[in-house]
Amino acid sequence: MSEKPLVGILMGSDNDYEVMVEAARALKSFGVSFEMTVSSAHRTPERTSKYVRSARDRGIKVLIAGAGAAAHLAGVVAAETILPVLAVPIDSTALQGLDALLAMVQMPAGIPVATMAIGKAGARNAGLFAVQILSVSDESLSRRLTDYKVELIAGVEAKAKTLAERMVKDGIL
Ligand code: RP5
Repeated sequence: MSEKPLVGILMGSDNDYEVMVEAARALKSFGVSFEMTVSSAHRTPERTSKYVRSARDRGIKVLIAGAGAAAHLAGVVAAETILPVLAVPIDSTALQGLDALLAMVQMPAGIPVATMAIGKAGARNAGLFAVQILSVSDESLSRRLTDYKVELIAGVEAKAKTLAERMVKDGIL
């Protein structure tokens, strides 16, 4: 995307990409410009700090941080900025993301982080949540979100119709 990015996506490792790309896909589907890079709270604290401190001046409005294990990335990011920070716990260890979820969601009072679900659903929701935040001051994004909800409803109604037809075919109804 050539426009100035409005959303910054960070992930603790390139191994988190398969999950975090869902956030990027959600943003792309709404035409929201973003940037995405790897930065670790533990392995590259300076890189993380530098990125976050420059984000607001570069026009970033929302930050998304995905990490697994003892996932401190979102909290460290939130400590350095007044931008809203969305956290995605990644299932990259033997504890399947529960470790990251607890690390992200249990922020101390004063430094909020909006923690999503573990894994791909959480990453997609982080992207959608960022769109919702931006839509507060963007009427065209609000309209697109309304259309998106209408599409969701139509999708479920179509599935309910298919299910009813299947039950008739199977002799259940
Ligand atoms: C975290 O540790 C990363 O976010 C990743 O989910 C996990 C393991 O990282 P790698 O050892 O796979 O690079 O910092």
